[in-house]
Amino acid sequence: MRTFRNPVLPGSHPDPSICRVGADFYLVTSSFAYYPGIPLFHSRDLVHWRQLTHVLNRPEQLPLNGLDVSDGIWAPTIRQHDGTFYVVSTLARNRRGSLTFVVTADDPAGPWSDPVPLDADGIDPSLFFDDDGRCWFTACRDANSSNGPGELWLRELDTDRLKLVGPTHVLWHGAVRGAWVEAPHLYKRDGRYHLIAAEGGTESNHSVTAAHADAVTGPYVTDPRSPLLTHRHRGPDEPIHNVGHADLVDTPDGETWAVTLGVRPIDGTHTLGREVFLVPVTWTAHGPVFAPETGAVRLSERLPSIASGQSTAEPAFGLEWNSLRGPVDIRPSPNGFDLRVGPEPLSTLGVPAFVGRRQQHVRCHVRARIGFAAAHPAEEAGLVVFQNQDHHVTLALTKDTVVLTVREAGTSSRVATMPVTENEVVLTIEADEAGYTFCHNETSLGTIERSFFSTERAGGFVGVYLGLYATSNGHPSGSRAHIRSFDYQPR
Ligand code: 6LW
Repeated sequence: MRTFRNPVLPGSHPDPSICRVGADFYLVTSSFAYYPGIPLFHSRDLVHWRQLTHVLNRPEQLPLNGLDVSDGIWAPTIRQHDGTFYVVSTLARNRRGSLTFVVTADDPAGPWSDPVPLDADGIDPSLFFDDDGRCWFTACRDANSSNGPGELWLRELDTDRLKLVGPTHVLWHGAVRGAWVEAPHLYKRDGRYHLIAAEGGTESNHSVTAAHADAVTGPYVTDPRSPLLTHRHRGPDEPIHNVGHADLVDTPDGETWAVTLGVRPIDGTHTLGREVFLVPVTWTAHGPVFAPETGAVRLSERLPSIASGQSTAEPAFGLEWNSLRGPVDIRPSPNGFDLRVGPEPLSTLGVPAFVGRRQQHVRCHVRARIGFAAAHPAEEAGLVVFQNQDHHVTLALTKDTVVLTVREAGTSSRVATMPVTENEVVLTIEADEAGYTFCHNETSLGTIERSFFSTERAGGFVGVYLGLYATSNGHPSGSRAHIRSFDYQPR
């Protein structure tokens, strides 16, 4: 049997949503307070994905300033109908939905429209186009009854005016209860409406549950097989945990596959964030059956019948780079890039002079050659392993030292310094299951244990980013850090 390796999108890519147009699959994921927002990927075989663009790549589409890294853009859904692509998503603040919106495009590579706000409570919006062309919007919110804590609701979307119209229908309160029912998606199969959702929270009790109805507005009947997919009952030797938040797609030759999020803990903690896993699905009279042969998400899975095993995807060009909450001043210069020093430290909720990419492999190596002449003792530039604004480690060149600094619980602690005389240094990070080792010109300044960067320790919804930064820590500055090279290699 020919197989592929899961996850198909490693690194922090939570809440996947997928759609197909002809032979082309498109997938979007959450992006939180990273800028640009909502990475959009393309594939022809479901296994190999290439990033096409970001859906939100203009600052006016994306007001992220002041937000915690795990707030911001949550759980987008992508659909296509009659030549128009739609993405619905929510801007979260203080871990709650604050604005749900829709954006549209004729071409998934963009340009995408400015967000059109929808009059919708809650989070995890989705769209379903029925056979008659009507479009139905679903989302989850706090329950308005004692059936709670959460409920899934539905309203029609007028796609000409991009407005929710008609009555609100409360569809379902979930199968498992106790925790919010979220991540709804609707599908129609043999005349019946199938609703899937995530329950149990996005951590170890995560799961996919289902209900069905004969009319799109309900009443919905719980699928008694729920949860249809979960790893909540699997022991610590299971390599994949926290499985849930799925979306389904049919291939041109009639298979169905699910994309779902999951994590890969080591000794109980995970650092790479919630990743995208591909799971086979079959349909029976009862509804979808996830992973019919094993009931589980697996690291090695049989290839979709449309896939050859060979990648036709070309590497994306530079789209893996993000900043925090807004664009930063980084520009090409002779032999590299210049990153303009910013006043914001990495610990604030503003836009620090930071650019980074997801860590996608537990074992990896980062090497950067950085030229920097600090004009003030408060100025620093270097590498960062970034989990969130209050949980990161920097290896920086200052006026006359290289400094290793750990940020946690509101405090920055210098754990090692090394004098330097030159203005250009090679900084490296070696990461593996045990920890992250920080070196200057091949000499170690120290190792920080891997679990420090884990979601279990730091909280929140994101995985680790590896990046470059330059700050004057509040002082006026005209300095620039010269990035001669930055190299990320899996090991
Ligand atoms: C996502 C929701 C969730 O919108 O986390 O815990 C949110 N559940 O489904 C952010 O990924």
